Amino acid sequence: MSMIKFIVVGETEVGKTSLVSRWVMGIFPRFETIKTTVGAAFTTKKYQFDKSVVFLQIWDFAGQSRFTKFMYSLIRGAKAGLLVFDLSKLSTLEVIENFWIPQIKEILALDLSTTPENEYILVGNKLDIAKKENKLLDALKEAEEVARRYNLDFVAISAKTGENMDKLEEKIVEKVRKVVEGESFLTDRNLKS
Ligand SMILES: Nc1nc2c(ncn2[C@@H]2O[C@H](COP(=O)(O)OP(=O)(O)OP(=O)(O)O)[C@@H](O)[C@H]2O)c(=O)[nH]1
Ligand SMILES: [Mg+2]
Repeated sequence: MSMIKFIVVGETEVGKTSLVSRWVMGIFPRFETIKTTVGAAFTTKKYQFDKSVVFLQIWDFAGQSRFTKFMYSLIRGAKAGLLVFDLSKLSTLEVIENFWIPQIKEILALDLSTTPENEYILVGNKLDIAKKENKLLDALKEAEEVARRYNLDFVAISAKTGENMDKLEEKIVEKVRKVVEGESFLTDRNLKS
């Protein structure tokens, strides 16, 4: 059994908590029940691979936590994660590039721009709104550029309608499997030496 720390970051209001709820519980939280996250929220999700059971510790960070320092210790040790922005509000993609990617570099010592194989996924949420407001084409173009620059997989989803959540989960499973395989490789090697 292994535990893997998985982080979900991005600007406030982009829909991180809604996405995690849709992913882990299969439901989009109702408007009245959802509140801005304070600090960070923690959920677990179990995945079973061939031989091993994996518990993902999902850390859903408050977008507003980027103004505090306490998140440093919580991000430390993360093995994979989602960088979430709002497809209908491109300033939130800039926050990914100008704030969260540099934080990952600093806190996790992981330079995404020079690491072709990494376990982070760029997620554009609120696909439903971007379509309705005719903002999708521009958003996809910008996002694909950022994804290319930082070697990220990119998925456009709607936590609200559930569109493309299956694709996102597929990618998440792929990344988690890679982390698990990497770790068992290390264990095997350690045992042998
Ligand atoms: N239309 C639409 N609204 C969404 C979607 N995802 C989230 N929302 C709405 O966006 C608002 C913010 O969602 P949250 O999940 O609280 O966002 P957050 O990123 O967790 O925000 P912080 O906790 O403040 O960082 C809520 O009113 C959600 O109902 C989506 O895919 N489509
Ligand atoms: Mg939240």
